[in-house]
Amino acid sequence: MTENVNWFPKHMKDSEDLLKKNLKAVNIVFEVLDARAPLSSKDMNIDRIIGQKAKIVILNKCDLSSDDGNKQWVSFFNKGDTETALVSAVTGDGLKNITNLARKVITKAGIKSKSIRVMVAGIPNVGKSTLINCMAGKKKARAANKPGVTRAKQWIDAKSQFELLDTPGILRPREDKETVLNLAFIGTINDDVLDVGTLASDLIEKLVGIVPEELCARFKIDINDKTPLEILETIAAKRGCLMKGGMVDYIRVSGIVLSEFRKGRLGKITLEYPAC
Ligand SMILES: Nc1nc2c(ncn2[C@@H]2O[C@H](COP(=O)(O)OP(=O)(O)OP(=O)(O)O)[C@@H](O)[C@H]2O)c(=O)[nH]1
Ligand SMILES: [Mg+2]
Repeated sequence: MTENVNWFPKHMKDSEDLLKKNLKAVNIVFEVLDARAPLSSKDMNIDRIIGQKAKIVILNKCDLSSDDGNKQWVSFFNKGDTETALVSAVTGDGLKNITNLARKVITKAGIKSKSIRVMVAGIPNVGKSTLINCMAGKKKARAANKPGVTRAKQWIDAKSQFELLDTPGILRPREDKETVLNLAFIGTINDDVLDVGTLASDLIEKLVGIVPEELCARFKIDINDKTPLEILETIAAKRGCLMKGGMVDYIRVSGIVLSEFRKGRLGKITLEYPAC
C-alpha cells in the first residue's frame, strides 16, 4: 500500500524555497502538527529550514485526540524547551494561549513589535489555513478536508495583533511504515493514490490495539477472534455495504470506516504516544 504514494518532489522543493525566502519577513514560525500523531506529522527538516527563528509548536485538532495523549505530548514538547499550544481550530479551544505564547517567545528573542508577523508551516491537511481563519475571525484562507489545498503563500491580517502567512504543506518521502500509515489515517496522503481497502483494514488493526471497545460500540459488532479483514466485512454487513449476491462492497465500507475515524465518530483517539 505504502509503495504507491507519490511524494511530489517538485512541489516539495518549491514549497521549501518559499519558506526560506519568506523567513526574513516574519518574527516567528507556528509549526502546526496534528495532535493525533504529532511525530508522524512533523516535517523533520523544518528546524533546519527555520534555523534560529523563534518558533512555537501548535498541536492542532485536539478535539479529535485523546485527553491523555494531549497531556503527554504537551509535556513531551515542553521538556524539549519548545513552547507548545494545544488547539482546535474548529472549536477555537486553546486559541488565547497561542497569543500569550507567541508574545512570550518573541519577547524572549528580543523583538519589540506590536504586530507579530507569523509564518504558519506544516505538512498538508494539519489545519494551517483553518487555524489562520480562526485567528482572523473570518474565512480568508481556503481550507478543505484534503491535502494540497493551499498552493501559494498568502498574508492574512488577524485582528491587528498578528499578520499570518499561510504556506502550502510540505510532505517529504517517509520510509517508516508506521509513520506512512498514520499520515494516511489522518488524511495527509490523498486517498486517491491509496488502496482504501488495505488502508481501512490497517486502521482497524490499529484501533483493535488501542480502542477496541469504542470500535465495537460504534459499529455494534463483536470483534473477538476476528482478523481486521473479517471485522471490516462484519461492519459491511451491519452498514448495508453488500452488493448483489452478498459480495462485500469493500470500497464503500472502507470509506465509512476511514471517514468515521477522521470525523471523530469513534471517539477522541491518539494514534501514537511519546516514548517514555
Ligand atoms: N476536527 C478538526 N478539524 C480540523 C481542525 N483544523 C482543521 N480541521 C479540518 O482539517 C481539514 C484541513 O484543514 P486545512 O486548514 O485546509 O489544512 P491545511 O494545513 O491548510 O492543508 P493544506 O493547505 O493542504 O496544506 C479541513 O477539513 C478542516 O476543517 C481542528 O482543529 N479540528
Ligand atoms: Mg492550507
